[in-house]
Amino acid sequence: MTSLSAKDKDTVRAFWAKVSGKAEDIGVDAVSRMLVVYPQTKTYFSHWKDLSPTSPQARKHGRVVMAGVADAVTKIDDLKGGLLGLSELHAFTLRVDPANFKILSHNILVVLAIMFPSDFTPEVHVAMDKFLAALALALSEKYR
Ligand code: HNI
Repeated sequence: MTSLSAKDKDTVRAFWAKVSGKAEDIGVDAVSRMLVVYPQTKTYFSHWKDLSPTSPQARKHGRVVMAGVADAVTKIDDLKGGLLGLSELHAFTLRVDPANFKILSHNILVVLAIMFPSDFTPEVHVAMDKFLAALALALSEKYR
């Protein structure tokens, strides 16, 4: 994986500052799309009352995930160290297959492109793609 340059990090921070007010909407749409487009991801949420993408639990999970992404932006210089606890939770307690981190990252990118078409320049696209890949890698850290 290509690591984030100082310029990429600045781009991520600046873009995030612009869009973070909409974090909840981004997360809700990204999680909803993940459940619809990649239905294998539903296995982790079988304890929800309602697995439809518009359910209150799906919405809540969208908020929770984006709070995690917001936290990761503040830890962009040490994602592995900063996200160890969250990695441990996903690896040992939730047992989420790390392949799913890439799937959610993809859905987040798609939603960012839809919601912020003029801000989502190729430069922002590549910086956010690298950031989400680094985040997925950091979340996978405790798996081995
Ligand atoms: Ni994830 C809980 C962050 C990807 C399944 N997840 C959390 C929590 C955060 C979080 C924060 C709440 C932790 C706590 O309670 O202390 N998850 C993230 C982030 C990503 C991610 C930042 C990637 C960008 N999680 C995924 C993926 C799946 C997933 C891809 C499965 C497809 N996560 C879960 C499940 C929970 C969870 C399951 C428990 C919540 C619940 O409702 O059961």
